[in-house]
Amino acid sequence: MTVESTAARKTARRSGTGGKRATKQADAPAEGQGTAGPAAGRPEDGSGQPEAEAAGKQAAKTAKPAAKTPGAKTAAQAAPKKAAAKKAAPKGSGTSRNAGTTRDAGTKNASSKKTAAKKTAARKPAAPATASPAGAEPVQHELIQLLTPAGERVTHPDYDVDLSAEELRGLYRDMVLTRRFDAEATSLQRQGELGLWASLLGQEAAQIGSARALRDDDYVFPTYREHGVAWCRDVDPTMLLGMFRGVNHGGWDPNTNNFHLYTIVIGSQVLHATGYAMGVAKDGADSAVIGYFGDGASSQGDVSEAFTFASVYNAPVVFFCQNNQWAISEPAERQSRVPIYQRAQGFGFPGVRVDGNDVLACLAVTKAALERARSGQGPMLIEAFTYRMGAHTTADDPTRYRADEEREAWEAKDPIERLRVYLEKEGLADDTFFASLEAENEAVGKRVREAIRTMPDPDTMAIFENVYADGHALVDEERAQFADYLASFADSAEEGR
Ligand SMILES: Cc1ncc(C[n+]2csc(CCOP(=O)(O)OP(=O)(O)O)c2C)c(N)n1
Ligand SMILES: [Mg+2]
Repeated sequence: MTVESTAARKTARRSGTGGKRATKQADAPAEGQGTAGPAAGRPEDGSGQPEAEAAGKQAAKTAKPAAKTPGAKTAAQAAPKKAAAKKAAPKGSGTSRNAGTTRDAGTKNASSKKTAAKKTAARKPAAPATASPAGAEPVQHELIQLLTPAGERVTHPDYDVDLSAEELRGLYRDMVLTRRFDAEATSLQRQGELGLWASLLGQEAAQIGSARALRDDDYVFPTYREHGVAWCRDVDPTMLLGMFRGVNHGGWDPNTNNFHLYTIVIGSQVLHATGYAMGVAKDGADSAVIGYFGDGASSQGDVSEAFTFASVYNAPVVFFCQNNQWAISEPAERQSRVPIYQRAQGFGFPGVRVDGNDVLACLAVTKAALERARSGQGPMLIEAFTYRMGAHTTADDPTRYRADEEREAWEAKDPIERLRVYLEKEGLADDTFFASLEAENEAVGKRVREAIRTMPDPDTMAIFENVYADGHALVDEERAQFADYLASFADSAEEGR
């Protein structure tokens, strides 16, 4: 893959059919960095006060706005204003009342639950991530929100979306089908069909909202959990399964959908995204790049280095951090003494925190950040405040380190449910619509199950292919050794290997 060839292809694409998604130039953002402060558009009570995590919900509720440093701007001010997120044009329609319901909470037992409850309680007081100086009341940080957990549409002074009923149904459809696919994959792992699965349960809005903000010619660098983003990029879902089944090295050609391979080495894809974005800028293309990463990854040196390079080279990259509160068993407050989005300030670009369970807000904010990047204004950090509802992967048991109450509290903020309530209340989706999505949901499940059971095993020697573009002596040696080893089995001749 070369940046040059990709850029040429992109240009061809643009001059051909053009982007499927209409875009509008964002207003020029205010100068300055993303210093958080009290701001308008604070989400409704209980909808995602992140600081309750560190300071206790009650304290957070009664907290007064923090004093503003003279001249300091809020994160929202520093970020693009009035995001031209109109007509973000999510694809598709159809629907279902029932989002997939399979939940992977791991194995439970009474003693591990007790331990988890103790651990969760124990970590809270020791987490001053958002506390103010001694004696002062906790600082509240703005959480950008357009749809509350109760399904109420609210406004924000800096970010908005204006979507048709069809587009709203499309977002709902994306989230429902992605959840179903994810639930099927978890079940397939339990049945021994996959080696492992990393569930996205609970993070559908963060992924669908951000991915539907992308243009076709933008480029995505995902982690291993971005199944919703892959869905929006039209990557065949069975390709993702192939990787977790261990029958391919990643499965898809990144340049077909501008969706890079899943990356397991935590944080490294953020550097790749930045380097790629620097290339995009050098090519003079007007597309943008988005790099996904987690709260845990934010502690990696790679991410800090990516921030530095992106900032000083003004790279057209959006850093999209899904803060799902956990890095396997490590809570988010062990990653940072300040909210993650505020880190951007130190690197010289804006950072904002969005309700990661609000698909509309995620769409609006990401679209604004992408347009900002495309128009040469450099990187931006988006912290999507969300929750990993399931286990880290199917190899994990979260009941050993976190309390059920925490998960239950987040269930009330479910990203799919709040959009369903809104659609129904506003008469934007009827019974036929939900029934048709339910049928589609079942079809996805069936397709995935059939695909995995008919997926061919790779040739045993295929593991040595594509390691280096031009081959390597050590790989050749290992290949020969492995071939000898296989040949030592009595039945090797029958298998023809
Ligand atoms: C460089 C590196 N260190 C450690 C790991 C092991 N590891 C896999 S996932 C993970 C946690 C990542 O947490 P986060 O970034 O919050 O992403 P999430 O899994 O929550 O989506 C770790 C430490 C790894 N894959 N790569
Ligand atoms: Mg995490």
